[in-house]
Amino acid sequence: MNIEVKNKKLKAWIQEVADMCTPKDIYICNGSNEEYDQMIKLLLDSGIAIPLKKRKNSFLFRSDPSDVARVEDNTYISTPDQIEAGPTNNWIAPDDLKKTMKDLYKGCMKGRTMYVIPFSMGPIGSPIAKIGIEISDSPYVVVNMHIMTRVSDRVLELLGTDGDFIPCLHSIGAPLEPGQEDSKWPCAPIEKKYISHFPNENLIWSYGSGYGGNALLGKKCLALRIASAMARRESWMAEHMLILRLTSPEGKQYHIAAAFPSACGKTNLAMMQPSIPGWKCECVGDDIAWMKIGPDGRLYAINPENGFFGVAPGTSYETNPMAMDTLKENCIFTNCALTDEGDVWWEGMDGDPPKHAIDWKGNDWTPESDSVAAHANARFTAPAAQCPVICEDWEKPEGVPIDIFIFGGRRSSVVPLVTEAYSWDHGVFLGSTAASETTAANIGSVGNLRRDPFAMKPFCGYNMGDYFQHWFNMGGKLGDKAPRIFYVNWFRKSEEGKFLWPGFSDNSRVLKWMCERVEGSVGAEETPIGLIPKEGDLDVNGVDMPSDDLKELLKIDSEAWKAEIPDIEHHLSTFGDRLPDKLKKQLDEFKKRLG
Ligand code: OXD
Ligand code: MN
Repeated sequence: MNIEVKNKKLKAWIQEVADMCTPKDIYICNGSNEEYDQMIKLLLDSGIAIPLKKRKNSFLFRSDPSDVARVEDNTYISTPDQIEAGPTNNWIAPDDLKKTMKDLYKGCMKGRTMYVIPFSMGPIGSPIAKIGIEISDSPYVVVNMHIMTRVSDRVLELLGTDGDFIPCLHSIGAPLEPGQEDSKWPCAPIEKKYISHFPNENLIWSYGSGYGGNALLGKKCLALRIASAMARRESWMAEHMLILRLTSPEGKQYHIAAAFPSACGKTNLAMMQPSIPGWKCECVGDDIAWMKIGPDGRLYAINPENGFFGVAPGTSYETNPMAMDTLKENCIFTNCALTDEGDVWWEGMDGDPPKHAIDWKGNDWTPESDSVAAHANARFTAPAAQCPVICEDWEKPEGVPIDIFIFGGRRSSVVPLVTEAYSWDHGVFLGSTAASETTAANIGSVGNLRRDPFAMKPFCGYNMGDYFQHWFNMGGKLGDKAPRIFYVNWFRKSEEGKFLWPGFSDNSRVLKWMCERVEGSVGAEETPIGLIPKEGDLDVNGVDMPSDDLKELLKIDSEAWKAEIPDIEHHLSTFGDRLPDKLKKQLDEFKKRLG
């Protein structure tokens, strides 16, 4: 061990894990740049990291083809009673799960270094921040955690001898026997992967995967699953939301938090540059919001993360120029293609595809190849501070006051471009019945419609019926200071299968309408599903689109909505007696409005 650990709980936990996992040595991380460089050197020397000639201090990694996304089927919320985990989570009783996992953990770090990573989610020392310690046998995890969280020896200082932290145990599950050649991306087979959460103990155990949210435990595991359970107990909110600041030409600031499922454009919206003159947009966060009621009764949000772990394919100067500029240096790329010039490439990047590249599996690739060059869930890991439009207040310990909540998803039909909820309770109904076509962010089929309430289905660390009630309770506490709630769908298609809305920077037009609704400066039309812009109120000046398309985008087809009712009813019925009465009431009112 390179330094002496003073915190009693941490000292005991390190010993316990070392005894169980039997690593060859233990290294306590300090978060310094030198440490990052040393770690990268180690990864370069072993041929795991590929340096990119075209991007300063940036590296490409290729995962094992079996380990490319979050594994929701192997993710558990382990509470003493199954009902506390609820119908949206996989469940195994804590004692059984711990027994199975302890057997797997036994000797699992043989031949490897055990890294102890002290990190803070949120600015170090902020009253909203939480301290986690990840133990991992993956140097790839260490370098990614350096970017995605605040890894620092100051965290250990802050803990002192008796401070508390959230233990996050991770192993790739690939012990190395003496003389055995290591693979480039060691991991365990799918049936041995476990991403386990014990919310009653604030504890995370992950085994068998080295990828993204399965392994960088500060993100989905701590900042969403464990934090959502803590937030319910402590009356705050941990949400799968981007946070942005929109400033009007008059200089008025609006803060917007938006929940969309994985790979539905949160990063693009968070960094969007408005196409409407005079409006300015700045990014506070692209994936997670922690929100608490402030002394003035309003809801304040912080981004607990320190970086972006974004989906690379589809990111371009056209779709997200600010992300492209964020990626110029000091980044990690995973499962992107490698060009002959020594740069990364992915489908959807600007310009022509390279004539030749090495694909994410390490094979030769040309535009004629049958397969994609970059995996659909290829990712970039980038420091948030490098984003050219990062908001100057993004690290403000008390956060920014939220004016507007947006929910949404990817729906090629039925759901209009934008709807405003009639009330907070109606907004909770919209959030709890949100649905989206599935993407490659999870292992599983792509393009099926699934109900993804509040974009939290994979991330809620307790019974989602209780989560809905928590939203109602927060609304009660916020009263008339509660953010206004809207629902959007950028992805509606024409009968010919073309997207009807240009999206990206033109989404600012929809946000502008929301701000005008908050100000009370525009009206809205009542429809069975909510309030929609009156003709002429949505600023489409300069957008090159047929007026019929706009009509189609805002069309409410009552018959199509009626046809959704059985699925909505079925979805809500899965929460049994945990379904809040207020949601039943909202459903009844919705049915009445549909007639
Ligand atoms: C993510 C996800 O990585 O939601 O943010 O899958
Ligand atoms: Mn996400």
